[in-house]
Amino acid sequence: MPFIDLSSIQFSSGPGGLSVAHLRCPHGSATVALHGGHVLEYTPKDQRPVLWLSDSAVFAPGKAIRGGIPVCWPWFGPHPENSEMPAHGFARNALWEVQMTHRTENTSSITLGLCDSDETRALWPYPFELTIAITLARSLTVALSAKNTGDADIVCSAALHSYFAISDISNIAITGLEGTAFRDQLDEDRIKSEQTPITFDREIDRVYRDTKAECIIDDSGWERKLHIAKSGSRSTVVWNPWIAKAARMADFGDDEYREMVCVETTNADDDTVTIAPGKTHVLTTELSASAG
Ligand code: TA6
Repeated sequence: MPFIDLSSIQFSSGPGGLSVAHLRCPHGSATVALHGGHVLEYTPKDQRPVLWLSDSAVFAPGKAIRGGIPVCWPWFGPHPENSEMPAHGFARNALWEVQMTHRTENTSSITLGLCDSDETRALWPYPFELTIAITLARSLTVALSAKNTGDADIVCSAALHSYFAISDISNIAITGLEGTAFRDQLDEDRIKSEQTPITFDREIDRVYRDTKAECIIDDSGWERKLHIAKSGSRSTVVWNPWIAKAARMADFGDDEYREMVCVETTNADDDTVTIAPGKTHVLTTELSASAG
């Protein structure tokens, strides 16, 4: 067990008694739950929080937290073969362990790890080592590394399923995906594209394909732009549940659809990744905010 320098990061008992790590640096703050390897909060200095967390979120072992950055792995969405399996894989419901903490004058970072167990093998019969490295600096970088520790290829889909805080759903437009083909999960999976920035007047649930683009959430209400850059990903999911789906989710306030939007860095659809024995795939999202 490597020596873990905990002096650079404070830990506390967070919501629901979950252990949380508090990252601080001159550029802002972040809070990370060991449960799910889950970033709960990211707030740049002198800014509003970037990430959204439901007031109805449940903080309990085995339950995904509604908001922040859920880690969806080793599958995105419903299980490819077995609808009995938990949606979005098991990583977001599991307890991760602290592998490393590090603090410099201008950064604060933590790495958490999760590896296969009887519980995971019951759901997905392959050995693996997952780490999530979260670095707070002038931006927040979240890197999910999946190592195949077995002797056969593994095939995974994944998402860093980020929920962003916005002034109101009527005030935002998302740029970066204009002209990009997307699978419309709400219209029989038809493949479509739009030439204009994404705006919202209904539920939207889209898997944008073959894109490495940085996305920007332009929020005229708070006069800020949220930047979502990525690597290790050729697909991006955009989701807002709108009224009916919001009302169906117990851990989501009926009106909370107005204050959030998901722009997710993913390996989804034909962007599913095959990891050879001994190899590692890294999925990274980098979040920042600017005035404007
Ligand atoms: O990423 C969009 C999505 O797949 C939506 O279809 C919706 O189900 C959302 O994820 C949330 O899923 P969850 O299992 O966290 O309720």
